[in-house]
Amino acid sequence: NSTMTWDNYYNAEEINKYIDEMGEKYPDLVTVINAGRSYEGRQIKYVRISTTRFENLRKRVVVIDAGVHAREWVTTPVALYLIKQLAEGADKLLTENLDWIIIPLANPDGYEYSINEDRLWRKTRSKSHAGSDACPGVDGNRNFDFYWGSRPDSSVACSIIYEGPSPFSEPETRIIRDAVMSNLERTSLYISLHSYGNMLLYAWGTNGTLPSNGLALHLAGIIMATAIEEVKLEKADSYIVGNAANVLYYTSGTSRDWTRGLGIPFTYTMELPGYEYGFLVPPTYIKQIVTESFAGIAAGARYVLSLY
Ligand code: 0X9
Ligand code: ZN
Repeated sequence: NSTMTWDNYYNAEEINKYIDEMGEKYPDLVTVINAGRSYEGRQIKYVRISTTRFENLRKRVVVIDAGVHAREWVTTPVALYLIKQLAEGADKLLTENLDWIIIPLANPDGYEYSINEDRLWRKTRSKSHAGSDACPGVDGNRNFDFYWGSRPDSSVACSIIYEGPSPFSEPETRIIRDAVMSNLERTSLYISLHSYGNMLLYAWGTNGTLPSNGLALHLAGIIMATAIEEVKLEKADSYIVGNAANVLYYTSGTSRDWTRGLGIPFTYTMELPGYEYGFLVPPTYIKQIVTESFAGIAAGARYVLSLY
């Protein structure tokens, strides 16, 4: 399994096994954190990658998450491939000068439900707040504490963008929160991997205005998009870089706005390609998507590093 060939999807257990194997194979570089359990009790793991065991506090940190939305399967291999590339020393500049926190499967309950019951499931699998058993689960990317509760379309339990009964009601989003908070003051780049649409989106999703560093956010986004452009499939759309509300739609409680609100300067939602398949990207495209996404994330990290 540690010889993952990037032409297949794996279940939650296999993904955890791969993460553990990376920790065993690269003990000096990769530390696996058992961060806690999902609503249904699955272990959620993340990795820290550092040449200095997270002890050099002058280094900047990059945080990446994937699999918040259950049906967006291709996001997890992108995170796992990033771990592999960094662990194998594919880009020494990025490992020697930055610390990395990578959460490859943030919503394992939803992911398993998507595999076994309903391929297009999006939310977590927590107990329904609809007043009956109907409509379980919460949209993890509406459950963060940034203008949470400000949008009526997210306050309905049966909506696929349901924000939950309170900010961080979900154990899955609390795990992301705690991972982000663990090194907040030195974190410079946060990317939440989603699919689909070839987009790099920045704050504010709540109202369509730009943060104080809006121009820098756009520039770093263009740098990532340009790196991807050089290696993308010909048939694929180019990445669009822009404000999340203007390019896509208005939101409340997203992790991207929450992290930017906390002061992390560069935070993005990255919508990976769906080609003509949407969420249902055939496994034969995984290799292409993990490769081009690594190029983009690496370019973004290199740019952010150059600023410090
Ligand atoms: O709706 C989401 O959470 C993200 N799209 S997805 O299709 N992966 O579900 C996009 C969030 C981007 N933020 C805003 N549009 N404000
Ligand atoms: Zn998503």
